[in-house]
Amino acid sequence: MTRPLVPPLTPFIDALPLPHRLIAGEHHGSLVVRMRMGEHRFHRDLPVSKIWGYEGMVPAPTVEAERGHPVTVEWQNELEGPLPVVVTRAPTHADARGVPVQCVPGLSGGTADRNTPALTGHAVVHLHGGLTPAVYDGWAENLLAPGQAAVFHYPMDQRAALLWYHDHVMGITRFDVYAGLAGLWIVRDQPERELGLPEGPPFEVPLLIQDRNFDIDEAGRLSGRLVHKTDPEVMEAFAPFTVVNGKVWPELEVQPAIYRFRVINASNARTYRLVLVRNGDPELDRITQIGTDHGLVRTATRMPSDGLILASAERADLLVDFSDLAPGSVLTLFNTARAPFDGASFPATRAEAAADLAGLLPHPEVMQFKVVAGSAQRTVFPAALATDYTALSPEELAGAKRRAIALVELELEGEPNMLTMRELAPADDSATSGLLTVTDHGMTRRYRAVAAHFEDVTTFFPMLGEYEVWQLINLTGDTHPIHVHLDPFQLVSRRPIRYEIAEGGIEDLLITAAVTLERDPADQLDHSIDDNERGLKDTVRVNPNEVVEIAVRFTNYSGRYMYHCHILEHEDRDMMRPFVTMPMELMAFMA
Ligand SMILES: [Cu+2]
Repeated sequence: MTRPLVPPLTPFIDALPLPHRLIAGEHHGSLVVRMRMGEHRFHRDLPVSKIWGYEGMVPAPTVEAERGHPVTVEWQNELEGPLPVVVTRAPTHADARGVPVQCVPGLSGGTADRNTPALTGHAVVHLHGGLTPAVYDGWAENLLAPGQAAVFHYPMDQRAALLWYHDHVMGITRFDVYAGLAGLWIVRDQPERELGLPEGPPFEVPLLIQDRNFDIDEAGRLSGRLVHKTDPEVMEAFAPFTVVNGKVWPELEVQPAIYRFRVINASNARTYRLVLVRNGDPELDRITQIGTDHGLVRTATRMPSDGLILASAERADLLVDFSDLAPGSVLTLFNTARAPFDGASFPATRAEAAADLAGLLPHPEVMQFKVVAGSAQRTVFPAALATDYTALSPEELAGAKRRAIALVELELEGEPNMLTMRELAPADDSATSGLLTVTDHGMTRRYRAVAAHFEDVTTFFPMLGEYEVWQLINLTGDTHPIHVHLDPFQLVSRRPIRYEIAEGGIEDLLITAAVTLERDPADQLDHSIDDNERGLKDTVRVNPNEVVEIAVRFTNYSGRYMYHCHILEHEDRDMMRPFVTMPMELMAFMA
């Protein structure tokens, strides 16, 4: 079935909303943010939806902070239950017409989950990308019930970047974030300001991209009620409506000028590959990427030829040049990424025709830009941007502690496969079975799994100040955006692998698999590192048939943190593990 579906809502009608700004300096660095039930209209032609939001808003207010000026937030949980989202698993993957149920609104024959209405609003806030002491990092089990509050201190001793804050409750992050608990947090600093980049409206515009679905009433009309729908084959919710800053398929009027877009994929699971199209042709050359997850890159980069890929939680700081365009010019942003995303390419030239029901992408539209009259502004920004970091050399990492993590898929009877992680440790010679081997240039390392579940014993104790290399080995068919809390990391390598998993070879702590660092002949991916990934990252895509190595150095804060897949449906179902950062002097006293 390839015929596109008619959008059930008119695209490009609503103006792009700009999130409310909460400038910390105007409040002496002391903020109060209440989590509240709210009402929000996602589209002109939709009834209002009930949401849970920070200050009752979708998206939340954007906090703007200055490096070196700590911010204190009193997070007050005033949520009122029940969860304002209907959660369902449809009984079939596709409906009677053969259309995958996740491509359409409504429950598709599913019954509303019975446990989620009992969720009364437990919450915990994580500042994603924040260099935050452990007690304020939002540990997934340290919950605030409605009526409770906590004061978190954010040192803001970190470079300018687009961070975001969102809920992180153990087991239900996917519902709390889907209900609306997400917002942006911009850190600014003097080195960035000296580049003269747009700051604030109208030329700096945040774009918070999410996918959402809605229920339908008895007459078949969209009711506005948020729906989180999965199906027997796909455990992630991929919703058909793309929402930017809280509106479905919005439109932004732009002057003939250079705009700075602070873009984040804040979806539960969907990966986007963004292509800007005018008159049917991609115009990716209008876009320059100047920053990534943890702020400015060293030099501005062009878009990858297929478009800009952003998996859940990845950010991009973009300059888009509209300065040569006449009033009335229209540009449309499309998404060409199939779901679940597996890294497969799609030519930018075909972006307008990217609708793909089998790929759970019924409506590739994201938003539209319409050029209006204004004084043409042609500022030239410097190509040299960040000077405060350099790419790590093999020599610098030669003595680094190495860790290995396998991303694995557990087959379950009558349920979608479960995606989790296994922490690996070198196996001694006596071990003969349940081993994962990694062969690189004829040398084989043997590993055994030492941790499978979040609550298993902690095995990662990184020393503060020391570089470590973490090797992420993907033995699944999907791309996983792996997020490490606390300090940023750099990508060291992305390399193709072929692997064989023994029959029934994925058990809790027994993995029988052989990985070889060479290309599988059937593998189509190029496994390269995009230029825009050569910055300071906190979330990295690990594609199928791939090993990614990251180098991370934890700096100031000791304590218990988490790393996990940022597909929230994976994170909630155990694709998350703890690590404990330690000062070197204490290591001698660890039992
Ligand atoms: Cu995942």
